[in-house]
Amino acid sequence: MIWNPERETMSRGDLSSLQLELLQRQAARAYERVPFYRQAFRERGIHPQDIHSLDDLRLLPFTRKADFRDHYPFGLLAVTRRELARVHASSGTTGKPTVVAYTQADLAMWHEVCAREMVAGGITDEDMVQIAMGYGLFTGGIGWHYGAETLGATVVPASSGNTKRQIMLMQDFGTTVFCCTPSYAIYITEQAEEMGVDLASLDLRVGIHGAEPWSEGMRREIRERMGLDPIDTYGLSEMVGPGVAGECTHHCGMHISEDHFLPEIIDPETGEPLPYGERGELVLTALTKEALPIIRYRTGDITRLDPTPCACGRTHVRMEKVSGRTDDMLIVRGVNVFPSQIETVLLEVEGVQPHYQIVVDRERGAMDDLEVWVEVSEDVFTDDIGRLKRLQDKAEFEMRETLGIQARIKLVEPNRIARSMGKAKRIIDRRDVYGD
Ligand code: DLL
Repeated sequence: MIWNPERETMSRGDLSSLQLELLQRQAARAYERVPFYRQAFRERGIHPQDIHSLDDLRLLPFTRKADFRDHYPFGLLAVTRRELARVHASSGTTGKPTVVAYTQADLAMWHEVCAREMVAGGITDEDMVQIAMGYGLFTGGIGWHYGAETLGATVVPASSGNTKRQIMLMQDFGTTVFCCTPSYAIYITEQAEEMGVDLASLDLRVGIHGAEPWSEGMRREIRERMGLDPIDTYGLSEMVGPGVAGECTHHCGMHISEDHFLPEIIDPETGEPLPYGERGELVLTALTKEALPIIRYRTGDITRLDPTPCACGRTHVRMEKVSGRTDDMLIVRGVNVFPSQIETVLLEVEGVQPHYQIVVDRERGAMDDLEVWVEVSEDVFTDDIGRLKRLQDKAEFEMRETLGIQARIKLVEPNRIARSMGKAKRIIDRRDVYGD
């Protein structure tokens, strides 16, 4: 089923005309109402009336995360405080959070795009949807909550945490759809195992995941352990939260709701737009948001776009699974690598569990040094030392062969790595200690 066939199956030509019209209107609103954009346009010697085609998008200035921080909390708004219906925020790793705001119309759009994605993932009004993403300032819980309500499903607003209760609710309510981050999904399966509950035998059908990078290996683990179809969804607070893009049941990339979010891929070094099919940084323009008309937002996320027709009938372009964030990319002796690539390699090694952490270190003046801590199952850990050593050698060999990087693998006992109920912290960066 398609939630909004008129929009989601529009011809590419009609979609481009709509996007151009919306872009022209949005650029004019940003220019008129947000001093930051007026100044940025003027600095580039551009006026909204100079936009004649979608190609002219490249003339417009970028917006960066730092711009949100510099205008904290409400400096980028295009509406008065009175017109705001809701505020959310994403916790930055340091300093002030990124604050985002919505008018009533923005909320209606957000509900619609979340409903679209859930329907694309196979959810219907007969489903019992347990939302185990955080409610509150984080957009995940509340975003999916209204998406599921909009499409007519039954919502169980569990929020994240209280894992034993999550499992009890799944059993007692007959939950069919479970929303959580991929790392929380794995944690839940472990808890279920401890409780003697076989999740795969419950009514679970579809998993709505996202909010952090995860590999196909992780998808396989979740599918097997939970007995559901794990769907990848992508979003970010600066646009709306969840609802920007999501997979259909064909699993061939995430359809971007292009009538609301205009995507580009750029070379992260030069800022130059790249053609379809090339991998680079995703840049998004919020075409319809009233409160925050964000232009050319540098997401920092690395992906590529595929405009070829999809078997589901949706015409919106698909973005490939995000391989990582530009700021999470590790450069190990000249080789660029993302944590998700390390995850892919690790999960191919028999006996290794999907719990790992990457420790990056650097002695002053020396090169980056990578150590990967990864858990092994109880039986492997308590087995003879020779088996552990063979496993470690194998994992190190695979890292070299597949990724071309030299990494020390440290196999650790079960439960040694901290579990996450939201976004997992995969990298421990000790390089900053040396101040270079
Ligand atoms: O994580 C919104 C969201 C909630 C998306 C629930 C999907 C499901 P933020 O907290 O602002 O918003 O974080 C946004 O998370 O720029 C990506 O780096 C990362 N991210 C989100 N979805 C994915 C995904 C929400 N499917 C940031 N794969 C983004 C990889 C993702 N990374």
